Amino acid sequence: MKIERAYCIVTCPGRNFVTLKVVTDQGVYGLGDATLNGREKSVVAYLQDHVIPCLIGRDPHQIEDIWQYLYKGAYWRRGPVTMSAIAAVDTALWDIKAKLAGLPLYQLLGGKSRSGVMVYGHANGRDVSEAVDAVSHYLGLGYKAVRAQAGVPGLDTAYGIAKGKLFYEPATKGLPEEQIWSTEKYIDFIPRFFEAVRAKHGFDFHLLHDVHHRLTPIEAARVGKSLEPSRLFWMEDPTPAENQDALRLIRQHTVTPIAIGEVFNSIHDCRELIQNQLIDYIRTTVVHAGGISHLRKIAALAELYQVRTGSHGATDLSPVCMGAALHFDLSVPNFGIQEYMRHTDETDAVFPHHYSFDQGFLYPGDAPGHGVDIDEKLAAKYPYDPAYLPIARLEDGTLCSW
Ligand code: CS2
Ligand code: MG
Repeated sequence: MKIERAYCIVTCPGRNFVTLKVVTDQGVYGLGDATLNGREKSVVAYLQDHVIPCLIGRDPHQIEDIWQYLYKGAYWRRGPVTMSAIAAVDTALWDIKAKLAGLPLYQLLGGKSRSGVMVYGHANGRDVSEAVDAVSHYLGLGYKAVRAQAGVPGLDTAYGIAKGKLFYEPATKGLPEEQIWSTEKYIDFIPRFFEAVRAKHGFDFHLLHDVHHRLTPIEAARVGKSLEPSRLFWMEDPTPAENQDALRLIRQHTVTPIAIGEVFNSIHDCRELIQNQLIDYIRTTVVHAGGISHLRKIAALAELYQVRTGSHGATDLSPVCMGAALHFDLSVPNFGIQEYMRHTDETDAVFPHHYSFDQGFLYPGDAPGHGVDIDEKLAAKYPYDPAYLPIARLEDGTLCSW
């Protein structure tokens, strides 16, 4: 069997997605998500100009060899564009292998380790009362875990506020929106917010929060300590983690669990965090961390240090990524939780899928492969529409992490 052709499908059913389709000479095809929010066309170019020509004629069964070829053969290793491209190929080849075996992908990854995949939803509001009400909505849908984000008094914007919609999409059309951030206002406010959530809804569900890379280590230590009475399931991205050692300072001051890794694209970005147990959950995901093959290696390292998975699952990761991730989540021994930021109805129509939600859990289904397809005719009706993630500045104009 040979790879006969491969091509990118770019579509924008409310937001841009890039899907790689790999077709064998026997007609079986596989899909991989290649979406990199705000840099979609970079991955398309990398795939079209530097990857796909090297795939034609190869044996699609040789997933690991092709992964090594694309990683080591590039010479210029790692990075979000390269690793998203490799991830798309890897995911498509696992999809093909499982289809050829007539099995759902999780059966090729070691079978089920649990009956379903616990997911968390995104409750958010422009103020405390709106956000506290939003938590009610998600608990009413049966979620066992809810991420809560609220607008910060004195600031026009804060991370994660969906302006009343269920689907939070931070990217905006045109050039990057500039938002103002104040750590002081946030640090003073956030404990009150979580006290209000727990006071209204109690402690019988998992409560998560995304700090979104915005604090220094000592500020993050203060926030983690201040949130201890609210017993969070995790505090996510408390500080930028290029310097993995920065997490030591946070660890010294608080027992609030820490989750990091959605922006990581290889095991090397998180090796020290895991080996030194500076985190509790690793957020790397199928589409940005080299696909199923590499994500399994990250999870295997994490297992040695009792670090659990908590894969990224925002709206800018397509249903193809979600479908593949659920097969990984169902099987991986040290599973923690899966983010599930729902897609729009248009997106779900472009990407017919077998996964389903029930009472706080997602189930990948038992269709051969990862169980997600793409309606290419419908996808063609939604042309690419450039959009960028915002950038953030402090009140004095200093550029900071968004
Ligand atoms: C966020 C994302 O879901 C999350 O945890 O960090 O919304 C993130 O901002 C986007 O995926 C960026 O494209
Ligand atoms: Mg996040």
